[in-house]
Amino acid sequence: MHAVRQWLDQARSVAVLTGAGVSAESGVPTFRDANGLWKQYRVQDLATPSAFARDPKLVWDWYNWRRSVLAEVKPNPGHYALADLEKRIPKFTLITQNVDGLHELAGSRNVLRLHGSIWEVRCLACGHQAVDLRISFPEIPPKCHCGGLLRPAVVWFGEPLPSDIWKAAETAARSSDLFLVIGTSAVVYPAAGLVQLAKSSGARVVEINVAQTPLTGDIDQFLQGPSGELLPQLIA
Ligand code: BJW
Ligand code: ZN
Repeated sequence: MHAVRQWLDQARSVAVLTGAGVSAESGVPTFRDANGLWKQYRVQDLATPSAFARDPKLVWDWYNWRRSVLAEVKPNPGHYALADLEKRIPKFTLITQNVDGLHELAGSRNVLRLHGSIWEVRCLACGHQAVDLRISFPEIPPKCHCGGLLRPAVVWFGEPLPSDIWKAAETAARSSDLFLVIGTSAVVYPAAGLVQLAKSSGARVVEINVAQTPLTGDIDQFLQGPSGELLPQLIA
């Protein structure tokens, strides 16, 4: 913890990669932990383009359930600590795999959402994309004003990440002198590849997680524990 505090004090450019673990203490289910979403539901049924093509109502019912859970939760001290940290570092980029919007709610400004937003919808027919905070729709699946089918504007398996956001994330990872990877199992690519990119570009890498991941043996410092407790301590 002491070394990491020093690195933070010296850092001019910090990039952070977060995953579902940072929102766990807010009450948001993760994907791959013991009670994670992928333990209860099959990815192939819910989070792929072909699942949506097959049964858009099933997919929307699941996303609406998740939206209703998220509507009740708040950012936790880990989210707020990252928003505070951003104010202290000359160049700071928060790269998140999360779709929940809690970093932005906590006040983080420079956020790159690699996997989209659960609070946005996109039309399959005309491409129109917009914020849509409803948790119940008059009809499911909901329709665009053009009559096309709306889908959640998130990135499903087998889909490319938004290319401008991905490029910005690569640039941030490459130019960072300190890279924090927090609350992610680091098994989903290309997001997890940012850690190696930062490392090979010369950044120190610090991981914060309650459990070890495939990255843990290969980084500069592992801080084991809940991010909602460790992050506030780190920046205190
Ligand atoms: C705590 C904590 C606390 C708990 N404090 N910690 C290379 C090899 C093999 C396959 C591939 C490959 N490259 C690409 C692929 C395919 C695939 C992939 O990665 N598959 C692997 C799983 C094998 N990737 C893709 O398909 C991606 N697209 C792509 O590659 O496109 C290529 C392409 C190019 C051109 C044309 C077409 C295609 C897209 C991936 C999209 C991922 N989508 C999801 C769903 C988003 C929408 C939604 O939410 O519904 O994103 S899946 C899910 O996983 C979600 C997450 O963002 C993502 C990562 O999960 P995360 O955040 O790491 O959560 P968990 O649950 O896994 O981990 C939580 C962690 O927190 C744990 O470590 C806990 O210990 C920890 N924790 N409490 C701190 N309190
Ligand atoms: Zn449309």
